[in-house]
Amino acid sequence: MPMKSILAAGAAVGVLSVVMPVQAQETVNAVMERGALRCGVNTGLAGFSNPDSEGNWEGLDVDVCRAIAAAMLGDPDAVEFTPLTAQQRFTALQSGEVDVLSRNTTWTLTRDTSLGLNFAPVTFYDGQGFMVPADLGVTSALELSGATVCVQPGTTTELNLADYFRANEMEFEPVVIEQIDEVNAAFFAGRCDVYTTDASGLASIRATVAPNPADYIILPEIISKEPLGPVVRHGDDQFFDIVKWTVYALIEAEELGVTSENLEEMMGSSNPSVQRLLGVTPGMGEALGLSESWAHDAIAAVGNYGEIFERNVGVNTPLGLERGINDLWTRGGLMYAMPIR
Ligand SMILES: N[C@@H](CCC(=O)N[C@@H](CS)C(=O)NCC(=O)O)C(=O)O
Repeated sequence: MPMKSILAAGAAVGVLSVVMPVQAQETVNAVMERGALRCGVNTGLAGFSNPDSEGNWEGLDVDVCRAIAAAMLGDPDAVEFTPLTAQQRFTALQSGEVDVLSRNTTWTLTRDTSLGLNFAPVTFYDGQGFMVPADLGVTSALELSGATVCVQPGTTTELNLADYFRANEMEFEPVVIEQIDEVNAAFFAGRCDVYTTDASGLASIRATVAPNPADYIILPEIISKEPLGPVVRHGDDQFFDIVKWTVYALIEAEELGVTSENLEEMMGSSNPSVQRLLGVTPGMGEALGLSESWAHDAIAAVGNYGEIFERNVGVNTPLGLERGINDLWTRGGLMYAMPIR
């Protein structure tokens, strides 16, 4: 087609069609047509993603999926969950089996580039730790030379473990097991001296899987940065934007004092930031290609970020985690939403 005709055709349907690749909104279109979001989650890690006794998925990562479904489709239940091991997760996302991965996945350079993925904002700042039986008599990771260490393959955990032991001139013997249930069984049966993974994972496994949590201690060393967040494939910028801004909306809601409880009252707020977030002042929804109630629906479904944190992993849950660096930036933490305007 001659350049003039391309421009004319572009002008007829809006300038964007000229510059956007054909497949640009493939994921958004698929989700909208299907009427459901396909979300890859953990196979079972209490607090993050775990089926309850009736098979309903719950947890912080699960709530992120429900928020995205609510923002896109107005329905937090319009999610098909696919449980994935660490090793299966990236192939499942790359192949299109899932639209988004919300599965305690660490944002690293190589995953963000050579795996063809994009990371949305961090939903939990974590770091790798070590758990040992109390009767091992160890109080520091620096006393672990010669230990057998249980670890899952396909994780950042494996590499950090090797780096840490090498840097400290210590030896270890890895026991590498893919299924988390089998890693847990191996560790609690004493097949390895040490369990290493993200500190949140250790807290979860100790509180919910250990036969007697008091028999196990988590050592003080945190040996890595593990920023965990949702991940999408390269190629659909609109979908990436939707996932990104849904996470920001949950964080912004907490900063603005908007909760699942006061949401309807807040629709009448005179604060312009609240009005924009909740679509009372229209524009944000249109910019994302969604309904103006996108953020309202996400918050109605799962609450703001603080509510999600406290309900799933906070001090009143079995995990008992403090907000710490996962607190809002206004309280000294790292949670900071980009401006919604
Ligand atoms: N954040 C790390 C580790 C993530 C990970 O897979 N951790 C394990 C141990 S807590 C897990 O969640 N396993 C659950 C499963 O395999 O379903 C990564 O992205 O590689």
